[in-house]
Amino acid sequence: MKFIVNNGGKLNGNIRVPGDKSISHRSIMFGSIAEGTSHITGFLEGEDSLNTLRAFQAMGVDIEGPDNGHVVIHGVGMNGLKKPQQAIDVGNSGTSMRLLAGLFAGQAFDIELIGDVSLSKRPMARVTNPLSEMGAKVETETDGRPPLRISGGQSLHGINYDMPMASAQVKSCCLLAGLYANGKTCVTEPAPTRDHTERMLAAFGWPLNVKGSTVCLQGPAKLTACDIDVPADISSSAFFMVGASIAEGSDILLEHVGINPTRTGVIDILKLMGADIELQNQQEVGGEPVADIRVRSAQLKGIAVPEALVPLAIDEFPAIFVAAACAQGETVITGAEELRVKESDRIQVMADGLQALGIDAQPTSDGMVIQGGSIKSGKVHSRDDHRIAMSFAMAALCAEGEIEIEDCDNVNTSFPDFVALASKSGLNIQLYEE
Ligand code: SPQ
Repeated sequence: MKFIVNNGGKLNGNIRVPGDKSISHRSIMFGSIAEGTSHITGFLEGEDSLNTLRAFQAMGVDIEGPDNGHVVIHGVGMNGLKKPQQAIDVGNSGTSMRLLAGLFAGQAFDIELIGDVSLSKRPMARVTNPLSEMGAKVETETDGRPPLRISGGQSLHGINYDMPMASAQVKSCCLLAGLYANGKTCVTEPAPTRDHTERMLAAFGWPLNVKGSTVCLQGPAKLTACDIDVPADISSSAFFMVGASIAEGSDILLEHVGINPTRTGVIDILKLMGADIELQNQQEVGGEPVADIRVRSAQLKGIAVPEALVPLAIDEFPAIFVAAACAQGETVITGAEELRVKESDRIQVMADGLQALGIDAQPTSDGMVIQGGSIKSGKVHSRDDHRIAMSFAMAALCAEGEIEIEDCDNVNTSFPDFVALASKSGLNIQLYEE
């Protein structure tokens, strides 16, 4: 599929974007290995979280739904999963593969994890290294790429792991294996990353100990079912935050968005650029802070993005690059080398696309230098990356002509109703079969 987005327009109205992808994955994982029945509301019915859901169904968990975001999970307990009949295919989802690797390391049966072409290129040694230290047996392709073949029946033990990179997936993988390990598993992170695993484990009755940058849990664990209200995804909201900021006359309210402080880097960065963003109706829902986010158009200015904010906005950089292209002056992003190992190389693919649209965007090893300017009409390639496709769609709001975006099928992994919701809000977007 491809998007053709006519230039101009503005974003208005009240919208609720789909459920948080990170929280949706974790709700299925913990609900499945808990004892009792968990009700999930606001679940993201995107391909990534559905792949996690199907994985547990394939291991014998009775899961009803999703029905309009409602999922009922009849948990089987820590040791109740059954060997699936074939390899577990998690499609495009790095979160599924890396978190499940930790959970599968503690099972009694052998299991294979496979993914699509993009996921098969992503690095997995970052999770197989600590898992091996814990006593797991995991085989990968030669250079640490998927598939992962995990041997069952291993006895795991807790470790103290100093993560070499800021990654919530690596941290969560170790903690999930730690649920099955004897003794204490501690993970220390070089910078704060999203803490949904920690918050949700506490909700499922297995609190962790957090001291500074180290999080520890005691194994073996036992989880008790609970109900989870999944807030709207701040990463999906980010496209609308940028779109409303760059399109004159915009005024949009994004409802019930998760504003966990480990995810709000995008708000801080856009505010530093001069964005007009207001949090309303702040409350805590099921251990996660949420708010309605009002965004009005504003003249953005280029900044040097503080490196401390990078891990807190890691998935929002494709959208932030578009904001920088529409801002006055230079924006410099450093310390973001992790962007090179996402669904695509998000530094290179965004720089290629921005250059194709007439913007001076220079990729660096760990970021980009962007001179704000006027976005021309043109054709860009999303390289099968959902966040690239949606970011370039928003760029049309401040472009001089139409933008054509190729390879947009993967938008369904995280934001199934993007085209309908974006058009309803005022984006002139059309979807075509390629
Ligand atoms: O699941 P996947 O494909 O890795 O998704 C991405 C995304 O943009 O949707 C990354 F490409 O989000 C990751 C995020 O970048 C989701 C995530 C999580 O739920 O724990 C953590 C981040 O990854 P990492 O590598 O920094 O731990």
